[in-house]
Amino acid sequence: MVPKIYFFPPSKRRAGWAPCLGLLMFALAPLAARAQARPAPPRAHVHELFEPSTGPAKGPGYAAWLAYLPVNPALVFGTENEIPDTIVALGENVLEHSSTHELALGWRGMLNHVPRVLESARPAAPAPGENIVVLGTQAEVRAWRPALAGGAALGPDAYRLHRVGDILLVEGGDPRGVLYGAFALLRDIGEEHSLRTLDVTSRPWAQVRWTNEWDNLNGTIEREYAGPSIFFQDGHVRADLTRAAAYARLLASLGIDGCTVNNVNADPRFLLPANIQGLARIAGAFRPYGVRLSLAVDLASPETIGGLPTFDPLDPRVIAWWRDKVDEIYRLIPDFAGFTVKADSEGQPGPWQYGRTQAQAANLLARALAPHGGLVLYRAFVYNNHLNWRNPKADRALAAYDIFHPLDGKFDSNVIIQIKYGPIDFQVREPAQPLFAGLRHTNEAMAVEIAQEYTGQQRQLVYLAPLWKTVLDTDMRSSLSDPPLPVLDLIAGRSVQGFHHTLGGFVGVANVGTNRWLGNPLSLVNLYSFGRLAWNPTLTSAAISDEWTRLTFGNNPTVRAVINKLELNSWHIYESYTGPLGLGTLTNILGSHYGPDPQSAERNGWGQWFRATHEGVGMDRTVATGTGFIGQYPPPLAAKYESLKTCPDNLLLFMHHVPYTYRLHSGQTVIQYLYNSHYWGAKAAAAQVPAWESLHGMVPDDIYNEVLKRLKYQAGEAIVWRDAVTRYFARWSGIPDALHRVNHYPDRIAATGLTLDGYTPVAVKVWETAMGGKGIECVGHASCSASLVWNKPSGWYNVVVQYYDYFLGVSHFTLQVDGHTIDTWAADAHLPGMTMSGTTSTRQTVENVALHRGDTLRLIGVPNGPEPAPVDYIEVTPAAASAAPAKP
Ligand code: GCV
Repeated sequence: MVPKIYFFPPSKRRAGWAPCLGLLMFALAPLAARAQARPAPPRAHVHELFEPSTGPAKGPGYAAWLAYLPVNPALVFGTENEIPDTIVALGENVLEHSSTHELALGWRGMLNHVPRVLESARPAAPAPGENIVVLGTQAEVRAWRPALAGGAALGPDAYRLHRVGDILLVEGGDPRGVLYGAFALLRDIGEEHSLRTLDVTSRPWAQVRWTNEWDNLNGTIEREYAGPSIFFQDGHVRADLTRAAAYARLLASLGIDGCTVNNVNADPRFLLPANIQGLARIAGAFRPYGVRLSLAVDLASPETIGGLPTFDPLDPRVIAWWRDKVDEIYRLIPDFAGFTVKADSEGQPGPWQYGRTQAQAANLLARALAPHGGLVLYRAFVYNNHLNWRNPKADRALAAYDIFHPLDGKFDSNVIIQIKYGPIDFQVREPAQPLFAGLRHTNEAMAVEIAQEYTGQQRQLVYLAPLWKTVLDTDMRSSLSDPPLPVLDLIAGRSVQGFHHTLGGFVGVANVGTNRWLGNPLSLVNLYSFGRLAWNPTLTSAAISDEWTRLTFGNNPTVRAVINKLELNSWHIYESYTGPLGLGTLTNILGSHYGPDPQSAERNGWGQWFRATHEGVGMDRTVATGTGFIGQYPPPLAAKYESLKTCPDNLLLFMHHVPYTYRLHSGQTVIQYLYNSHYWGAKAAAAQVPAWESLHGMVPDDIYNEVLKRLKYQAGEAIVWRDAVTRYFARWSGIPDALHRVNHYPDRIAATGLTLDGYTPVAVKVWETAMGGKGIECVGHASCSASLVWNKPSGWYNVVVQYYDYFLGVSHFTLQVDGHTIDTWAADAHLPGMTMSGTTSTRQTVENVALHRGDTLRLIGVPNGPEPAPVDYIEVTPAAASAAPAKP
């Protein structure tokens, strides 16, 4: 075999510094040479391989954890001279090509070194003093040097990193394993781990590691928090798929090998021939990274686009339609991964329309896909959203188990039931879904939501791995005499303690968009940790956060300490002001799923109730007196949740209805805990700001500023949550806060209490999200004002204007002291609501304002479009420097 040599560095042994452009040309040279040397494999577009520092989609955060920041090579290789000069791929498939390309990028970025890259080569033993990296499948290594491939068979996607003398060997169970091994090696280098004595074997926990993207053909995304789709635009697949390829690279670096590219509320038009061709282009962009495309499908498609009079899963015409459609897909996408299905849920059509079961629907698709090796990820998120809230036995949490447990064993072997981690819907805390222990003969996968739908929508910092791990680690053993059986073992796709599974895995709803994947640079830790947990769910949240921080921001110990602390505290902080004690996120569940609106969850058919009365709060899900949900768990866990003595405080109100005066294990009453938790959470959210500010100059400025803006906003939004939820429960319970904070805001002046010129008071529907249940709005005027005469001591003050910023319209505000403008700003945050509410409530803080007794503080609001420059209150608190200022 003739080796293909893609790049020889200049005669110098070390490449050293070169002007960026020159370096880039060198690095790209192998790609050009390769393109001429042999025809590209089908749809494996090497020119689409991602360049972190170039490319059309460059921007802060775009390279994410693959920025390949400089490291200290001595820590990794002993001395700089031991950095391998040559990278050799034994094979010539596209995945090994991606691997060498990636290593070359890593060498350049992290080690300031340009290696020689050989492909389809059989290197001789390195000369004395020479160090090389060799990549190949186990079979290729065995053919090259049988003695080196001595370990156990690696299996699909697995890899072994092994140092043999001067050779660093990256060995894969298959070509995808080689790629994963290359990324693992780069991760080790990025974290400055020593590679002098390396021998690590790693294999994925389970077979399925997919993301779901809820993208629509028109380019929008359901629950879109980071800009529009990277795949679709105006009804078709985007012409430029650079971002799709770059996304596949990020996924591959974590070992994620599947991506469902469209919304599970599926548009049947995705199955039209023209769109399948477009999807084939996306699959082509994914292929160099071993990511396989999957599609969410609408079960009614045979009727809606196929022209059949039915979509009954047992009808022979329907069976033939799906078989032909699947064959058509595989003709264009030979490595198509399969279908994701949402049926009979939230308005989606499903088999119940024909009196068929979910298993019959799943098997219909499974049998069409089976000859090609495709899978069906069939979602267990099936429930009735018209439940009778007056019925004390009604409970949405029962649904998945009630529907799917009786069907256990009736699903074909290429069906996997995709189960959300908890029984409700991606809430800030939920117990594990009992169905995980209810499918002994049916494959299962756990779904998490990387997109922060109920957890701050990426405006707020919430690191989700600790939440996911509470579920992964939940012990589902049937008897205390058995060994522990955590959920992570049930989704591993193997037989364990009477569960007979052949496939399993992890699905993460990511919803990446064109705004740097997840918008908030710190939210990327959630995509990263999903991938790492999908590969190895026994990793700790702290270890994953630290890996991500080092790869994203470098190895500076101060930066690591600050960011790790921020990430690791963030879920608990968010939970404490949005849904403690297992209440679930007390958000607006009927629309945006964002700000506080506890009442929206009660007394409707959606079943996210927490049943607050004047006496008590919480869902009684006990077997003894409640909905019986707890009885769906295996006996040991059911016993733990059923008893108030053993039910953990953090799930208390999910499992039990108790009086507000009930004492927690901590000794506090429920009501006082609710107050304290919200005040603590708001304070902790505020403390995140100075923590981040301590990194000024230590992280890139654009990322610093972006994160700072969001953390400041979050600190304000935590106060909105705190006030709304504590007022709500103070009214329901009639029990005041022992610390006299709730409903006492001595430094605030409600907007309705200001002197209004043009502004009019209006009632706010979610009353607890405005002072006195009212705000002011400016309607029918070009501008309005609200003012007060300062009648407290002269001094330096901080002035907060709490206003509402709607999704549409950009109002402008001006704050004046005695006619002098001290601040102007635009309400341009486009928060996800169109009324005064906790969703749109936000604040502007003007620090160190000199106020003298008798001064007039005036707020001028200029409405715009549908946004009437609405205001809640003004708050004036003493500033740190409180000496009386000179009159300006
Ligand atoms: C795609 C929640 C979300 C919906 C989502 C649904 C699901 O209800 O709010 O937007 O629909 O989950 O997972 O199917």
